[in-house]
Amino acid sequence: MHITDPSLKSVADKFLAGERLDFKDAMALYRTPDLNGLGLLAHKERLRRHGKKTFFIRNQHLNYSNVCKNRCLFCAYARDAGDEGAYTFNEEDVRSQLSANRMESVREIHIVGGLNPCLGFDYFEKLLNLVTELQPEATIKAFTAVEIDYLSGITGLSVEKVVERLKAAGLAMMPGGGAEVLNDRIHKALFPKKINKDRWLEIIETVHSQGIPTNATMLYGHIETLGERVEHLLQLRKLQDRTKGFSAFIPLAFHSANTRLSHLPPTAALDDLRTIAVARLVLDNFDHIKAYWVMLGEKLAQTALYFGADDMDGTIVEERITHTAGASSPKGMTRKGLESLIRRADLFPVERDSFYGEISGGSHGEV
Ligand code: V47
Ligand code: SF4
Repeated sequence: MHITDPSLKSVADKFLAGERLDFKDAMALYRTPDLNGLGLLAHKERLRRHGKKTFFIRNQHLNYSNVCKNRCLFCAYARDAGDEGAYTFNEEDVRSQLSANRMESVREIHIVGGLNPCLGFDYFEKLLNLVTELQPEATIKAFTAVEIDYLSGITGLSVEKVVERLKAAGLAMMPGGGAEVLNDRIHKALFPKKINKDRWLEIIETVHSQGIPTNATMLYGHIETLGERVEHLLQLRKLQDRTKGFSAFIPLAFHSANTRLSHLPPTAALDDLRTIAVARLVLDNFDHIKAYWVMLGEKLAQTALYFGADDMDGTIVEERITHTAGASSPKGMTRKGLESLIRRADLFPVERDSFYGEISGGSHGEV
């Protein structure tokens, strides 16, 4: 491996000797001018873990309501009740979303929405029951720690009890949203009404302890510093040491259109790649790093597969959150389209279920 930057070389030696990277090491990775060297190191680690396998899932997103009382500054999706464009799915809407929008059968339904004060706990239980009835073969991956906290607040039930009841209604996994950047300064500046880092970590720990795996995300490319990104990763790694409940880490590139931060430019491709690579090397206890093609765009997501990512998420069918904030990627992709994207990157597509069980495969490592 050809590494030109001496500070990267010393971190690479440490990593390759099996030592855990610390804050200083992670900052050296972020700051190195040798992006190729960083990518090679992250790709080596990706190949060690997964060979040329690149995971994807046939999934569908269901965003049940965009009414949200939090109104985070980075969000283009949320509305106040009664605003133009505000919506909340009723039973008929869910039925039609899960049938009309389906280009092909799905294995996972990814359900998240805003904190809509008009919805009681029964709405959420009914929603999960309905999705189970309509798509019995699909895994329900639903709600973030933010929604769990909200449901606990409106019912007076403990987080444990909320999760227990949602589990009984069909919840099997949770996505990684709502973490944003686990940092009090950014919380205060960008999402003061949403739960803070301590509560996010506490809820996720409880969820993991109840046998529900989750993902973890990081929303980057706004006002955060590189140090704050690294702190975010280290907090996730620390929790993962305790719970082993995280499945994948997904960096989310901030899209500013139609938000109150619309003056901010899009993330640079090189920063997107660096962020994937640093995550692959620092999160040594995470099996999977996702290149979320919706936010990165298809071509950069392909490139990210050579910077540490091993998963491309899924077919998605009608993504709303990033598209209201200006994403120019398609709103969904067919299974064939995703497979072709991975093959054209000279890698091996492997369809997975929500828990990374392999659905299709073959001679792994072959293209
Ligand atoms: O928490 C909101 C982010 C998240 C914007 O777990 C924005 O498999 C960019 O968590 N620009 C929700 N991002 C999406 C999410 C997710 C997506 C895909 C897969 C998984 C998974 C989880 O979207 C929010 C927030 O961090 N977000 N607004 C924006 N303008
Ligand atoms: Fe609401 Fe989530 Fe948007 Fe924040 S990011 S305003 S919590 S929908």
